[in-house]
Amino acid sequence: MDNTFKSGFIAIIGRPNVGKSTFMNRVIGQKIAIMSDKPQTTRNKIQGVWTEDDAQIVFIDTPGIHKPKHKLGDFMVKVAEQSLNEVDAIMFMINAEEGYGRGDQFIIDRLEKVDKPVFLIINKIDKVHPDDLLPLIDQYRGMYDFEEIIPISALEGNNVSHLLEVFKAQLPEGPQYYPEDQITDHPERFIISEMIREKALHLTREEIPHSIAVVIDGIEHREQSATVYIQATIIIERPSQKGIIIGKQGKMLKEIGQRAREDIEALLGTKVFLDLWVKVQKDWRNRQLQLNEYGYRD
Ligand code: GDP
Ligand code: K
Ligand code: MG
Repeated sequence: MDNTFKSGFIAIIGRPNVGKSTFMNRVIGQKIAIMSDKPQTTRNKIQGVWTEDDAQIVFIDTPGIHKPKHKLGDFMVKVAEQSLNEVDAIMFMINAEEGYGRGDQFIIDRLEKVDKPVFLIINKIDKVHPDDLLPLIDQYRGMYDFEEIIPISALEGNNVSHLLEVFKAQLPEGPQYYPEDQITDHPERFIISEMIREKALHLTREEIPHSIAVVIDGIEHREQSATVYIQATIIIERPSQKGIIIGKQGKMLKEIGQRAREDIEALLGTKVFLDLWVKVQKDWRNRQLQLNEYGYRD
């Protein structure tokens, strides 16, 4: 019997909203990267681990690569670029429905500098007619020397297991980096803050999303009541946003808290008491100190 173990790291890159986090969550089978229909939902590098008897793939969900508009944007692009040089293969994901956009050229220019196999993953095929796929494949084939081009639907699962088999065949022999029951290397703290941020993103609109950061002030396991007590602060940029986040008679904040608590309870498998606060921190996205404090560090 052949008992070699294969393992490796694969980075997922692509414009915002193409479905990177959705793919990762489907593969990992549990919600770890937050998802939303707003761009730039994912800010840090998130690892998800997929393990089988004879193989392990560690996926790195990178923040969207795009032209930075502010310091936080700079940080996000840097994280994504660094990831590319640390992995065994790269998944470049595009949205079948949107097709080619200038953002893709920005990414392809960056790919020219890396010496790793790049797989073009055409996602959201559930939204297009099969006849429209071939021209798209031809178009991209002319732009870059992709290892392979694979259409999938991360949402509905089409072709995802085939994709995993292709990756598996590509992996070098290697150790099992993580125990099989571990699905992410990210500290609970970070995942919890992301869950809270996700609810705030879903429930508010337009001007709010990119101005939000969430800081976990404390996590305390209370043995006696079998409850985890979490205190967290939602940071916003302007006083005018405070009213929106808190809502009429605190309704919005309560709703954010309730929804986030349900996700956190599912994650931790225990009862959770979530104590949410709101704080205005003017222009935090452009202040390096604040960025460090909120976890967006080099
Ligand atoms: P990311 O910014 O690349 O991480 O994108 P997300 O995973 O957050 O997904 C952005 C939006 O696209 C969400 O509303 C997803 O539900 C949706 N989405 C992702 N994959 C698919 C897919 O295969 N089909 C369809 N129809 N929608 C998808
Ligand atoms: K997104
Ligand atoms: Mg994402």
